[in-house]
Amino acid sequence: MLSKVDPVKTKSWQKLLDHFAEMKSVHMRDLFANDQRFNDFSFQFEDILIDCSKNIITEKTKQLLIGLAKECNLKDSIDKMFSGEKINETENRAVLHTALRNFSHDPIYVDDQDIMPLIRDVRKKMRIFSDAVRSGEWRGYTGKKIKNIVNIGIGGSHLGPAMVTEALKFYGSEDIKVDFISNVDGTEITEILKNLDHEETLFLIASKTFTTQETMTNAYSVREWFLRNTRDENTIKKHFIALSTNKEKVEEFGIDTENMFEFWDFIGGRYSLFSAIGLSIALYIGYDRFEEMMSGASSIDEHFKNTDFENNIPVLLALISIWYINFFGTDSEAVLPYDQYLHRFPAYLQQANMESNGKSVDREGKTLNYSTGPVIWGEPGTNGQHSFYQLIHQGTRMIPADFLVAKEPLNRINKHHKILLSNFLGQTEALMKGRTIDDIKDGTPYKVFSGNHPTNSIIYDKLTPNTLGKLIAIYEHKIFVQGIIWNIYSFDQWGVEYGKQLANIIQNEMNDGKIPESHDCSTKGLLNHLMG
Ligand code: G6Q
Repeated sequence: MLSKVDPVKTKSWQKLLDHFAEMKSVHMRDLFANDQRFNDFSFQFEDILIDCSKNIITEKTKQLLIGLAKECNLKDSIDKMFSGEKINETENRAVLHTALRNFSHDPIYVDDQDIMPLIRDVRKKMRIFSDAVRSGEWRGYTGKKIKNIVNIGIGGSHLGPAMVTEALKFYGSEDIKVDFISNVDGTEITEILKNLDHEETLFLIASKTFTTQETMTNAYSVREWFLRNTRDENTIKKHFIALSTNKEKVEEFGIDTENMFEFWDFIGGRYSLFSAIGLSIALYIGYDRFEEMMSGASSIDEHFKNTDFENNIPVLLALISIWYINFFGTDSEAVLPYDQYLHRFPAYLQQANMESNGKSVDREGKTLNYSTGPVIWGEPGTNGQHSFYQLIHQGTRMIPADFLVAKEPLNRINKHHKILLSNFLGQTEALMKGRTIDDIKDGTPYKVFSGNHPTNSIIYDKLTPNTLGKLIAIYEHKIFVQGIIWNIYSFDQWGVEYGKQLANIIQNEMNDGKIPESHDCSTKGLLNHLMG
């Protein structure tokens, strides 16, 4: 069981409150009078440099935050997660996405069963299958090679693979195109199917439960479309694959369990991209590269598990973010990749973070009196600069931001990368320093920039599968650390479950054509309008 420490009642929290009283009027410009700051607050892990010096922190802030993590038993919680304890207590499940990328020979037990052989079997099956499709050994029912992969899934069964296949497009097959159908809005399915030759298309039905309304509706509509073309149920086995934990439902849909890639309830949806849910990735970039991504994530897992908090990247990023959320009172964080390949990274992190830490009840079941997960948002730089950066620079809110960029571009064209890098550096420096009225020739107050806006600069040598795996794991563990300190359960999602129930109830009412009095007058009015 995870310990249940109320962070606000720790000694460190009180000390942080006192420290905040000293720090709230400090400007980073003054902190940078110390030339050692970059050395003191930047961390290199293999090919990734993380500079946290442009934050309103001192060595004392760091030590107090580490004290908070210790008082909240972070180390013990990390060990519990890695060893397979059922730390997702509200669902009575272990949390073992780290086991998916574990290549050691050590066993990991869940309910007295070593789960590593299960994981290895699925890895092997994914390798064989993706090799067969990519080489053309696996063909459609008319003998044509597979040219289109369509992943049908939503939430955790969509956002990870969608983000990664975009991020690693540079390494993707030129002969295979990947599409995603997630929305139940018939427009998405219509637009995607329009351009597909059913004889060359493989559909991956990605659903942990195989009961999610949107995914199953899309899957059945695609199946109908496919059978309208082939008029033969036997053709399904060459074109439909299931990625799921639910054998029964997969069979009910008509997919042979031989064509099912399994995962388990100890893998949370939003943490599942390294499981069978990542099959679209393996098909697109090849299984070896998929494993390179896993090994990147695995190296961060080892770092997270074994490094003291002083130098532990996910821990420090989590603590700095807590400093702003709980002491400065910030409520959002921006993720700003200066890397077009990472254009879906903010959307992916939005789910990972907000579904995990968007909680307001603690591990004792008590309503919280402090803030938890922030709103996560962002767009690639430099596009954001011509849009919402104005508010970050001169608005009334403090919005801590992570800036990400590659040292070496994957596509070098003229001076583009130098321009991208100079924008990255120009923005982070301006956000830190600001511009005072004395710096402005005509003395107009509208041109004043307060500065003191915190940023982390994350610079990787080059965007490779391995690097991407590291970035993913850094953020996953950052989320974990925050959940532990906030004393919440990060691995359930009752909000999502509730949404699933509500939609089903109203759908039944719409089918019956009767609107119960129990609805509020707005919902009744809208239902009448829609059904009239
Ligand atoms: C993720 C959530 C949620 C889930 C989707 C899809 O952690 O649980 O986003 O992934 O609701 O669920 P299925 O994979 O079961 O269709």
